[in-house]
Amino acid sequence: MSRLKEKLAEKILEQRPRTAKLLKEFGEVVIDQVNIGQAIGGGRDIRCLVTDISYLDPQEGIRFRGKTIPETFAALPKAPGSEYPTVEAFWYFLLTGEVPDQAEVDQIVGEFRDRAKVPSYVFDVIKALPRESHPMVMFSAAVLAMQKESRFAKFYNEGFNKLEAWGPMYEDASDLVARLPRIAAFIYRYKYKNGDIIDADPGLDLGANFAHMMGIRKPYDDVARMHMIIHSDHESGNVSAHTGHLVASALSDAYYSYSAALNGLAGPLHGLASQEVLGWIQNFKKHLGEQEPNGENVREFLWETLKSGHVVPGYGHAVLRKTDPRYTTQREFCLKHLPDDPLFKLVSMVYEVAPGVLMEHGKAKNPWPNVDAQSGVIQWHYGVTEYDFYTVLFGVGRALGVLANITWDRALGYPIERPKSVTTDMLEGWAQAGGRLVKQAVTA
Ligand code: CMX
Repeated sequence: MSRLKEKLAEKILEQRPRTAKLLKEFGEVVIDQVNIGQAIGGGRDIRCLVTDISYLDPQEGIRFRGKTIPETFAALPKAPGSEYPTVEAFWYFLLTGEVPDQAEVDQIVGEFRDRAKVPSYVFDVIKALPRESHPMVMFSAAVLAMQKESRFAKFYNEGFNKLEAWGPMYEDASDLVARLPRIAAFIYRYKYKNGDIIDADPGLDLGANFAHMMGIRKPYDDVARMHMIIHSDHESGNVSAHTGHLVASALSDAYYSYSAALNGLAGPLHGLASQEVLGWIQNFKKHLGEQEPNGENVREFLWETLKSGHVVPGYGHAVLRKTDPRYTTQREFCLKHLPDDPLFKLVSMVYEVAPGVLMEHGKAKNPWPNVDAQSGVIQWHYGVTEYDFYTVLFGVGRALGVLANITWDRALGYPIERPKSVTTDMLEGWAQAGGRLVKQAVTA
């Protein structure tokens, strides 16, 4: 057994009694209430999901296993010659909450190399789709097509044991994490580079290998590492993480679950926003014609977008109420590596103007930029200008969080998810009575 799997087994044994005690002795303790606005309004803010892998504070932003993004980067062992940790080190940290030493990281790098081989039929599935299919369709279909490899499904079919179910889920999760960069790079080269595929280099860590297979030179290996890590997890309520958790709760395996999660990520209000940001910028440039961008014409275009009924992509968030630290991390990378990039300057100009416009507009609860407002700038700078690919990049990173979570879901034996729905008549009745419990008391 690998050091990571051993450590994970230890952590699971430590954690199980905590969850069991909470459930058995404190299961009736009330931690939240639900109002009509939340029932109609997408369940916003209802505390009904449990994860220890990351937590999102509205003011501070994400913490992975208790650490902010800068703290995470500082704590983890770095890739050789790089300021950034390897994705492998981060995977260990996400799964166990502990910082691995170099020997432990090296073991995962080696393990991923063995797991990374993608069955050839997966590439055939991608090639069977029309080349103009959205790359997220190719990505999701490729993940789903691999389902026959699932060790969890095999384990289930051969006699299921709830206490051991995390093991095969971990195996599937690790296989997927190791293979997704290969699949994503294949889609990129197949779709946009005339099918000129670059084979993996087994001597490289996941981030460096992804850069290699994309055909992009340094520092794109660091871009890949940073991008995967910051996009990995954003607690459990966002559409992709929640979809993964929901589907896995039916004891669907990691392939079914992550393919479903990717379909949620492909929505314009979620991960597709990274593509939408670049689309918006291109439209803005077209709109400008010969004019140079300035604060005033950015402002006008923002208003035009809002008046046309569209959202400003890359701005706003369901939980955050400040600039997203994932935005700031990428902005700092740009200030260091590409301060004079014209697209970076334009996106920075939008950053100066958009929050004021959104505040004046008065709808968005959070007028500040999220991760997607900045990620495309870096990709564009290093030559990935095919912006409909950006959500695939998001999906390569998001896999780390979703797959770590569903491994833990099985470890802790979380049940099938099944919230309760009500009818509009019921809501109207409870509205009249001043609440469901009042109404129940009246009618009971
Ligand atoms: N531009 C214009 N209007 C916005 C807005 C934006 N960027 N963000 C929110 N609003 C509007 C909402 O559409 C909503 O309008 P209605 O009352 O007419 O329905 C109102 O403001 C209130 O919304 P909210 O409570 O502030 O935001 P939600 O929690 O409902 O939605 C989000 C959050 C991210 C979907 C929304 O801010 C948005 O659409 N942003 C633009 C798309 C985007 O960048 N998505 C990526 C988010 C990060 C990620 O998941 O990758």
